[in-house]
Amino acid sequence: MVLLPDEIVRIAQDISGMRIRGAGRIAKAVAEAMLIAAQKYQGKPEEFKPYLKRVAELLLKTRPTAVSLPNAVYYILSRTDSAPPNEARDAAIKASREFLQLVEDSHRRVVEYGSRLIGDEEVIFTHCHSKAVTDTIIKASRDGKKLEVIVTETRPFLQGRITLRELSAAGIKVIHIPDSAIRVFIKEATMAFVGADAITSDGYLINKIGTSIVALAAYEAGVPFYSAAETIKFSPMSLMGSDVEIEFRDPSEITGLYSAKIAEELLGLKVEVLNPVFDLTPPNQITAYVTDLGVIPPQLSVVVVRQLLGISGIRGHAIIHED
Ligand code: RI2
Repeated sequence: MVLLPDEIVRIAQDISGMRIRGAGRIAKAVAEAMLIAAQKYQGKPEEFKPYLKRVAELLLKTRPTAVSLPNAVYYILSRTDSAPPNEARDAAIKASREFLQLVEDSHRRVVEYGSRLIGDEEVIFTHCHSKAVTDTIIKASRDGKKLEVIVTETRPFLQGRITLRELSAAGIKVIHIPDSAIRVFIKEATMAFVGADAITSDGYLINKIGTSIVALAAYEAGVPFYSAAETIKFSPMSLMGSDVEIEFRDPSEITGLYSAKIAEELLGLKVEVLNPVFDLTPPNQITAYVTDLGVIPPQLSVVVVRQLLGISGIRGHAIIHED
């Protein structure tokens, strides 16, 4: 059996260890890994497809929630699988490059549409770190809009600090708050804008834990709530009734935030520490998704999934873009 290149194993470890994170970045890293795996392959042509499937399986196991990950894998696998054995490697290389281009193009469009949505003066409430959101805010600010951003800490992994750093470096005023202050500060905002890890065909948003609290508070306060969601984040499997799995990470991410003494005390008490990292926001609390196809109401998610992603291929859940 042909061994998988070290680089692929490293990328997989970086994704599961959150050194590579964010749904868009994860999709890109996965397509890059498949590309490297194909380029480095030196075995027999007829053994290429099973080899690429082993690469795919390794990558699929890294994180379960961000749908852009399986969408990237199946986009490449389905195109490789339909090629004859002696053309499979070239097909994988071509499909990986196409997918990387797709990630880049859709990100650029989301940033363009999202920045148009932002008014001349806004106080934007955000949660966690989404590259689609920060790049959109930075573009709107460069376009001359007067913006202030309120960002949560986003416990336990504290991705809020990445948002804080990126926006401050771009000269945007940022206010940093604890997650427990969401309802207090949402009233100061003119819009809420978060990222997306997965969107179901019935319009539910799966995003960083705490997002549903932001949405609920925004709904109560009458603040519009948007999510930046490239179409590669929509879940074709949800159309067939599959739930998106919510990832539970190691409890040490939570206990690690305490002093050693408190952590020891907690562990001594043998309490169960649970660390779910995503939650579900219902479509009625979402004003719109900012996608690469434009700004769409959550009720149109089914159209995005059905018409643009389509369903076919390996194990019935590859995505196919009809050009
Ligand atoms: P972009 C992140 O998850 C956040 O939940 C964020 O909203 C989402 O990915 C999308 O990020 P994590 O990887 O693709 O930090 O917009 O668990 O960067």
